[in-house]
Amino acid sequence: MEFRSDVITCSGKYSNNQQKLFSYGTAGFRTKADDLETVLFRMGLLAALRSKAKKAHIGLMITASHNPACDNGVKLVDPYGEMMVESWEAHATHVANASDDELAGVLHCIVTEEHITADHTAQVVIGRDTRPSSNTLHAAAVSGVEALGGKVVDCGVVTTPLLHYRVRCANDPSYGVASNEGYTDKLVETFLKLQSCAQPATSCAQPATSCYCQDLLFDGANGVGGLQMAIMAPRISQALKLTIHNGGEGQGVLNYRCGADFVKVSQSWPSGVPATPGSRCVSVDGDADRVVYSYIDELGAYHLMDGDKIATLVVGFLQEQLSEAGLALRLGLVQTAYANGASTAYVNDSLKVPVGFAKTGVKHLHHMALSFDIGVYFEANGHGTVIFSDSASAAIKEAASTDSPAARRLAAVKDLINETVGDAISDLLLVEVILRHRGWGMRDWDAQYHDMPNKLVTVRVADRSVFETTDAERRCTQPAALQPAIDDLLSTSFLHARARTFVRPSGTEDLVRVYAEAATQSHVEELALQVSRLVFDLAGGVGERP
Ligand code: 16G
Ligand code: ZN
Repeated sequence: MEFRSDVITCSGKYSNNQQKLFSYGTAGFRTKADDLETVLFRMGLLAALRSKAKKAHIGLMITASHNPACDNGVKLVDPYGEMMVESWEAHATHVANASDDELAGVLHCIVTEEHITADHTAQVVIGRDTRPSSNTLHAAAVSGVEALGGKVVDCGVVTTPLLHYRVRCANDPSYGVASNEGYTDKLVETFLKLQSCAQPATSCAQPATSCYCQDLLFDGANGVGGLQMAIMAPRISQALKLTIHNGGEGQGVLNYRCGADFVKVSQSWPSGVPATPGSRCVSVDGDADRVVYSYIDELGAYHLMDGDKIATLVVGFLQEQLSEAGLALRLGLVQTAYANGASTAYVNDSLKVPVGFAKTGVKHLHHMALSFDIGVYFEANGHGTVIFSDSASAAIKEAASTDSPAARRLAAVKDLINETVGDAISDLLLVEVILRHRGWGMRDWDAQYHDMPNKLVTVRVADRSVFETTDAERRCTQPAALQPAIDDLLSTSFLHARARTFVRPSGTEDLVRVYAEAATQSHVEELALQVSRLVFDLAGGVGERP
């Protein structure tokens, strides 16, 4: 294949004039939007090559998720709607960082290494979020695809999970209709089917807390989730009465003091949503691939229901349905080091369902979940889904063709779930199905287990790349002196045995994260502080010592 320099720079329109180095991390490239135009053009080129290599549709999503409105980002999606394979991440980094003169050589190397031939026309499915910068970046990505003779399937402004769904359907029509409406119809119809078979919602004095209530406040983070929900809410109103807040379009600033990330990190109610005792709220992030719930009890106290609470609810429900349907399928949960220890203990000890631990980042969890017949994976931050193996899907389908209501419910749940990636909207509909099925209010759900007090803090260091971890990031191997010092700290008398802490370098920001969990809030504060100081002292802390 030929790569003429005027073609691969769009006659100089997309030149690499930057000193900045980009790295394709857990969520693709993510940084200030102003720095990304050439990167997006080049990701258009790379997506076209990936499409030729796979002879399939490839996805390209423009978003910076829960990050501030001034940021943006891009990630590529593989044919079955999964994150792009890790071996191509290095290609992405090389392509993004090459000088204009080097670029043709870098592209040639990829073509040779990946045995790409010119005979397949590239097809790239492109989506973007609501950020103001997404339009310009979209134009750059389209130009990149077209520069290599590729075709673009433009999904417009969509949630990240919808883009993943579109890629999957483009390559595997049996998964669903490959259009934005196809996705909406699939979720709406399956949700209504499931709810129409459920117990009627009863009315009681304190609906949100002590029995199932159809009223739900929706916090859209002022992003694309609000737009998608505005389309769906009227169509499901007979089963779920959603009131949309932070719906974007002039209602407030994207991700600012609202949305799933804000709610999870600050453990507080989102601004822009009326806070009345007895109300419950679901928050999604800026691109609607994360979801967390919150409620305010009758006494006015705030409660967070994070990804761990959602995971345990889903695992408990699936386990019960499998047993009712008489299906002996291997169900498992995948968590990360951030999962609250109480949630892990609940799933292991009470539900007797195996729990695996993966490194942070969806691709790691997804990969491990594939080892179960039915793999549930969730990060505490609210990103997660359920995946069914082919044999599990076939067994459920067969059982559903008999008279088993539980098997039919499982089959419908499989349709409701977005197996390609965590999907805030599909996940929240599943949560509602389960709560309604059980007749549970928020307090019933919350009572499954009690979270251990925990805290997440960050430390700035001169070079976060000196950090290395093992055991699904639960132990730090470099800097070498750090883990022994942490172990010493954990063995001191001020902590109870259940205390836990770990240190890991962020994959998306230039800092190191410290997580601490202990029996009391004061122990957590002390542990987080002591570990932050160790990190600062042993790994070249920058700025003020914690
Ligand atoms: C990205 C990941 C998310 C992870 C987060 C960790 C995907 C699609 N997203 O947002 O799963 O929790 O990074 O960020 O993989 P950190 O490395 O900065 O802590
Ligand atoms: Zn997101």
